[in-house]
Amino acid sequence: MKVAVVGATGMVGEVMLKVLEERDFPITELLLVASERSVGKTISYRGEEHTVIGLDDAIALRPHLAIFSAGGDTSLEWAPKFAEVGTTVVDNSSAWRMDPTKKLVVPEINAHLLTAADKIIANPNCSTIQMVMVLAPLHKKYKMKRVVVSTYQSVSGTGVKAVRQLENEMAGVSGEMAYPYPINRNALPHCDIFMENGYTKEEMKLAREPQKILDDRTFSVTATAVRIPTAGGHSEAVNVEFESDFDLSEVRALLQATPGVTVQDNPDTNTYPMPIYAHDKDDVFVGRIRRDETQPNTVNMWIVSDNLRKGAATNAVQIAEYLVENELV
Ligand code: A2P
Ligand code: 11C
Repeated sequence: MKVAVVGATGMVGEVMLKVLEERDFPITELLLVASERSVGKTISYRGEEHTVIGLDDAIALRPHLAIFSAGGDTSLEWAPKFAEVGTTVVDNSSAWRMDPTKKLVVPEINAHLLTAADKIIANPNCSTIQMVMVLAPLHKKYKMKRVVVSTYQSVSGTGVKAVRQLENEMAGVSGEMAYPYPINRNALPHCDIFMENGYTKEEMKLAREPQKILDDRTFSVTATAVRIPTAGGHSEAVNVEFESDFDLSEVRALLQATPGVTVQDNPDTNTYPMPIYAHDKDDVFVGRIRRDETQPNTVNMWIVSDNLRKGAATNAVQIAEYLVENELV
């Protein structure tokens, strides 16, 4: 398989290469692609140095597969050009997610929809992926009516500039700001840009993407997305109202039996998911599972995952694996 990683020099790109290597993805030729600024730099993969190339050169080499994590504008412009030469693109940006002609895939939930005709496949937003991984089995059993989610998102979701802002503030040195305010010792109810309806774009991704992934518009999601000074790992407080009632032990058992989900839930031993525990792991962690005592058929949960792994790189690589295993590329 000739594979291009577009955005190879970025934060997600770096994790992407690590995940491809760890999972022993069948690569015969690896093309590392970034902006003109990085062309000529070298990056090591499996102990071998690879020279970064530009997008035009990568297209000329007609990779079978291109995994993009280079921002929405790059995807909008370049993914169709790759698709035109026969490359299947797995895109980590928000560019194609809500396009009705493109599939939005969390492999554990809806990879079975993929066909060889899908040339641009969208990877959902990180905070969406970890939430739907937990909601999907519960929705199947109890049917969701409404989800209320508040997120606690790490600076790594914004990118390298934000990670540096936090590090600089912690070290007491001044530097470039990724956010309009300090992030250290702070919480910003502001992830991505504000939209006309007063919500942020991140909040609207959480509202819309789950309906598309679960192929059901009968439930609704409302979100408040907050940036907090954690380095990596997103956390979410999720309140879900179902149509049918549930048994808490059955909810736990269902989640325990869900591939890719780990239940960490024992108040007696202070066991619950945390970003420092989820770091560098592929699973989505769920805990603090308890009945909402103010409303029938409603549960509260706390969901944590490494946003750069299952939230981005791992999910994209899993999509690529599904394509290869099913001879769709
Ligand atoms: P570069 O490092 O050359 O700027 P991050 O999200 O961590 O900022 O990473 C973004 C990734 O997308 C980087 O690899 C970056 O390359 C790449 N990228 C950004 N803009 C472009 C572009 N116009 N063409 C190709 N790659 C791009
Ligand atoms: C964040 N969820 O943490 C974002 C990062 O739509 O792919 C990923 C943005 C996206 O801010």
